[in-house]
Amino acid sequence: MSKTPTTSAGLTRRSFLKTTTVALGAMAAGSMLTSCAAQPEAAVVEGASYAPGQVPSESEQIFRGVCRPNCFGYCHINVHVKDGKVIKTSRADYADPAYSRICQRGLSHVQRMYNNERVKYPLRRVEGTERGAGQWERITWDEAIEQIVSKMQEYQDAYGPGSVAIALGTSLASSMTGSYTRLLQALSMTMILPSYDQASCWAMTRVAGTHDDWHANERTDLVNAKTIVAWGANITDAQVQQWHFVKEAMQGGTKLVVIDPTFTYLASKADKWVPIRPGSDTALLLGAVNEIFARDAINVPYVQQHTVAPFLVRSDTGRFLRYSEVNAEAAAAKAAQEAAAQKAAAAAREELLPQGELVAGMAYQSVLESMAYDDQPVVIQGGVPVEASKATDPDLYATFDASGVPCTTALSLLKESVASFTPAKVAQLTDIPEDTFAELVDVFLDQPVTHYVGYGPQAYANGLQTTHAGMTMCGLIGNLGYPGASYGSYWLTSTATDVTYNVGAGIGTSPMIIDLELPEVLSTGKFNGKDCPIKMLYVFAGNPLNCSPDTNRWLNDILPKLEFVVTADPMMTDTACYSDLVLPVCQWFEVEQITGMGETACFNYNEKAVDPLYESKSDAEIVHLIAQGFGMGDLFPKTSGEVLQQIHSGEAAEAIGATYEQIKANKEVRFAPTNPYIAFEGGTFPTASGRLEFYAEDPQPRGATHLAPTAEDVALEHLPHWFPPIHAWPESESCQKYPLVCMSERPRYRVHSQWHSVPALRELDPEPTVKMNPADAQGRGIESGMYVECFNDLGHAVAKAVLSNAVRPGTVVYPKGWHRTQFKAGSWSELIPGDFDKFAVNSSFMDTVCDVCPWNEGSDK
Ligand SMILES: Nc1nc2c(c(=O)[nH]1)N[C@H]1C(S)=C(S)[C@@H](COP(=O)(O)OP(=O)(O)OC[C@H]3O[C@@H](n4cnc5c(=O)[nH]c(N)nc54)[C@H](O)[C@@H]3O)O[C@H]1N2
Ligand SMILES: Nc1nc2c(c(=O)[nH]1)N[C@H]1C(S)=C(S)[C@@H](COP(=O)(O)OP(=O)(O)OC[C@H]3O[C@@H](n4cnc5c(=O)[nH]c(N)nc54)[C@H](O)[C@@H]3O)O[C@H]1N2
Ligand code: SF4
Ligand SMILES: [Mo]
Repeated sequence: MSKTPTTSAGLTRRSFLKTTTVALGAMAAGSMLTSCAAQPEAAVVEGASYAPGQVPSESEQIFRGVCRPNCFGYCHINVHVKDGKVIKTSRADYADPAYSRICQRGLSHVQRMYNNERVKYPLRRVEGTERGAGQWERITWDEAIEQIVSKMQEYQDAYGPGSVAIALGTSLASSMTGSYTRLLQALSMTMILPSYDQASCWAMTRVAGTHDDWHANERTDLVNAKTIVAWGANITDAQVQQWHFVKEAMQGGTKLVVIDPTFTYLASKADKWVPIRPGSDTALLLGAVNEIFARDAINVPYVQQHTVAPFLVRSDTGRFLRYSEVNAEAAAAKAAQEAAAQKAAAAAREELLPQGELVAGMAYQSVLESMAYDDQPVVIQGGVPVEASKATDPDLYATFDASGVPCTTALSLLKESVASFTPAKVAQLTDIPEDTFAELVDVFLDQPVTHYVGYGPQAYANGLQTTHAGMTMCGLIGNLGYPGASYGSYWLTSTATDVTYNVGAGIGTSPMIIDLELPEVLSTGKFNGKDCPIKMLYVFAGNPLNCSPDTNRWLNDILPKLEFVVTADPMMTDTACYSDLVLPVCQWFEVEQITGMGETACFNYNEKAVDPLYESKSDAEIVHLIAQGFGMGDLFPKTSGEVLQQIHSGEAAEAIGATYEQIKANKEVRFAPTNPYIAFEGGTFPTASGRLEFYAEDPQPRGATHLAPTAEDVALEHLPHWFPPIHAWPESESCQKYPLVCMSERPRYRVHSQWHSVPALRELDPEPTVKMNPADAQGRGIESGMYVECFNDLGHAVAKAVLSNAVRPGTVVYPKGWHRTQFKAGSWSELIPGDFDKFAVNSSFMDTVCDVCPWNEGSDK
């Protein structure tokens, strides 16, 4: 799996780079819809923004903070400090006022910082007590680091370097992730990657070559759309900071269509709401593709030049026919070039051998790749085979005989593959009436359309197909790459950092394992055919016991197989509760930090506003102390600032004015290449062909798992195709037993499990709730306000029932992120199966079914 270089010293929002290759190369009182509003005409006092009438109190200092949960906003925050204490947070400005926002969470930082659930000191589970029993002893930092280092050494000596694993979550920033990446590489530890939102991302990588980010047009471009089609996007709550862009576009005449099983707040503001059966978006999109063929609505020049539509595909291998296969001269040139490349690669290998096998091998590969022969796919023009880049008017439906192997174009194959998706079939699968479907296709065709895609549709086992199908649909009509025309979720990560920071203390050899594969690895002791006995896990910036699927599997299967678990977090999370050692980490305004990702496409500078509370330390310092235990302290800077200085330096950073000093001085540096950012502008895609590859020549799994795809699996995967969700589907086995599809929604008052114990927010939202349709409640004896138990074979969660016609019959909807301790019993992630699609290797949070009954305390299921 190759990844593009990224910020945060190579750690993107979700995944670590293969660093080795890079080394070479009105707080909630008002309506929710106004709660994230920009404050008008703010007065500027001492460099900070105050609302009119607000005056800073005497001796108050204001520091620049960056709010950085994984809500994609990265709002700039004024951190008001008096007598060494944060007394208030308020909105600070971005250079582009469109991004100057704050929400209830941003306004309640004080209660989050000075909160009882902060981890105050290093804590060790009292010997002899069970994990999760809550028996802790306070230890010193020296003792904590000494124990971590000696455990690491013990396991690495006995079982190899990969026996110690680091798992990350999603609340990431530069110095933290850079520090851990460097340590991981230096000690060859195993990396455990989370698997959140990756189906859409991986599909985008497959067809558009994007690698790891979510590319769509920047949301400031929504005004240019004729219609915004929101697919499973809960914008008013999950991107509250972005909702104003939708509202402003609508005020300018843009129409809003919402495709969502639930009548969301957003749906209530829409011109049209299209309720869809959960997990069936791919069927709708394949139907639309079929309809585009039927209506002869293909944008011929676009698909000829900017997609793989005219490429010939070999019927025997499923791969594109290459010019060297039909032209003797090209075949000879290719052979000569390959021989030269082999020779040069061998020489490079030889030269670097003194630096070790690993480095030499990488040099070999890199030379081979750089000297690869450009063996172009073949198209037919004027009846003869031509190299794709040389054809001006290629035949879109040609057939060709390549020495006895029949070949046909990618477009013909697509057309054939969607032919069965008639309006009647679409209606049957999606529960969308045929006339509504026809209207939707009219909307899709009336360009420019922005398909604002949330993370609902991709949270089913078939979720990768949805984005593959959506991009295909847009590609066919050229609804990509210009203002207002876009498909996808949006999130960018900067590459303008010094990625060699990762490997500054050595290049590692251990694997990256996607968390969903962890149970298999722990039970077999093997990963990807090799020994991988993981004994120790160190968790940072994440809360897998709350956020990963199948909590009971974590509790009963994963954790018991791990001998030592450390969590480094500012808060006493669910995961911390079940650890052996907990390290107190600084909250955001207690440490200097830079973020370089998200929806605003800026590097943002966070000043240290106050000293770390209690005995908290920054991640950088913790890593420094661990490294010191290994005799490598001098290779790991102690302060966050020193780490930032090194990461945010070098040519790439200088080229866009994003060095540490510049980011610090300017508080933000925008890194998107254009403003607004237009994805795939001018029909250029960062794929091998430079085109939209709706036919994927070589579809790969996102990461290695024990579910290796067969040749048949791969053959099916070239084109977007339909298969139902594993569980959340009327005909599934699970659905016969548990008839309700169980969907989560982002909580307005938390970001995942963060802000869970903030008193002001708990007043507004005191306990877990679950929404259901009155029709489903009736037969089950459930009334509004009653405690109910949602359950399936995996687990249960008890919550207060909210009966609402906004919820689709046959489904329940729960706001996620409550800590386990906040439930009467169970927790939401207990219900979520950990099975996954072998190509997407993604957590399918909505592909979950359950039943619900009234709950009587004491009658725990
Ligand atoms: N306040 C807050 N904001 C957040 C977060 C948070 O925890 N709190 N988390 C952040 C993160 S990491 C993420 S990934 C994003 C998520 O951003 P969103 O995906 O916009 O957020 P969700 O609330 O999960 O909304 C998913 C929507 O998909 C719908 N849906 C479910 N199944 C289907 C389906 O099969 N088809 C269609 N068309 N729709 C379906 C649901 O009804 C719901 O409205 O939010 C980010 N923002
Ligand atoms: N049921 C259900 N579960 C879901 C989803 C769903 O739709 N339904 N969605 C999933 C999705 S899309 C996502 S992205 C995940 C999110 O999953 P996680 O990333 O596990 O979510 P958070 O609860 O935000 O955990 C982040 C943790 O990092 C800590 N932290 C913050 N700053 C720092 C720091 O500087 N240093 C250190 N060491 N720690 C820090 C926070 O205190 C917090 O405990 O949840 C997933 N879980
Ligand atoms: S939680 Fe998100 S939207 Fe709210 S202030 Fe923080 S960054 Fe902005
Ligand atoms: Mo997410």
